[in-house]
Amino acid sequence: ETTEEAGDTAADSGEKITVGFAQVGHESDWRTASTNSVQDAFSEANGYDLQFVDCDNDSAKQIEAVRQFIQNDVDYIVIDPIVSTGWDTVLTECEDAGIPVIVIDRTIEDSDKYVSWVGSEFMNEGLASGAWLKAYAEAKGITDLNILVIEGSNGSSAQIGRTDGFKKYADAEGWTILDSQDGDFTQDGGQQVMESYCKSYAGKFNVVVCQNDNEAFGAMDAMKAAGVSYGVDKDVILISFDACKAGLEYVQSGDINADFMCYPLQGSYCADIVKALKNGETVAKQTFMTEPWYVAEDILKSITYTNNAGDEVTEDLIQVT
Ligand code: GYE
Repeated sequence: ETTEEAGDTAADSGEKITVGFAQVGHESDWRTASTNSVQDAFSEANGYDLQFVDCDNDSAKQIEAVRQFIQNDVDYIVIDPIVSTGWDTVLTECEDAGIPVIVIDRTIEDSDKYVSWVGSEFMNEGLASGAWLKAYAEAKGITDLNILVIEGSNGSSAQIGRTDGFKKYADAEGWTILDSQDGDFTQDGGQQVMESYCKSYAGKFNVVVCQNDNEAFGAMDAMKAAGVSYGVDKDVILISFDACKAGLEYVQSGDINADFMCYPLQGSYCADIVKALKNGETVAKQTFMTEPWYVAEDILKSITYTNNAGDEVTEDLIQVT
């Protein structure tokens, strides 16, 4: 056992803190950033022994990973839930074993047996995308919106919030959603769904909403192959979520019209929660990330909408130059 250096490490007392992290998978750029962030926060140098499991987007595998953490008698369990339901039994097992659970990113909807959650308000991301499209179409004089949606992995709270938030606007404005299919948050998924859309709805759509950047990358390839142009003042308005680095480069080049950020670097928040719990402090049940909205043009400076908390908010749009 090496002696810990003095400083703000979690294990100032000497013993390493063991943390099990059941990660969703490796489907996207967002996910890579998330994994790196948690691994950095719970590094050995910081006094942790991190047991990391990539659950490969398989819910059964994820439940199994959590059970294995209980077997291993880890000190804390961190879960990014692939789907939002089916959790109560295994979280009860964690509770019975006396292991605190921290949930990050996606939410758990059918159990409250976790100490804290850190993540994004996905519903607001969806609402903001709708508010932006409404204002943008008005500014451009586009009256007839025919929309194709490529959803994220079905049953994930990210997919549910982004779908419902956008749909609220579509319903209120009478937009036509021609189709809405699961692209599984992957580039391949986005490409496959878009290839089939380009066949089924050739010449009939002028908006594509991808629920993450990787799907948008695949959709762009499919549209290019089908001879459909997208982006600023092209055939199709392209909307995306995440605003990862490569996504923002496409906003800068005008290929993606608007990208609604989802902040992936939740590791340090998570480590702060572990430290607080270790010190016997109470922690917030929910912590929301702050997220800017990025656009390719400067014709709109801000959007106003009623968020999921019922507050009317006006938020700046950041033009990527
Ligand atoms: O948007 C997507 C990833 O859960 C918010 O999962 C996350 C989503 C993110 O695969 O890129």
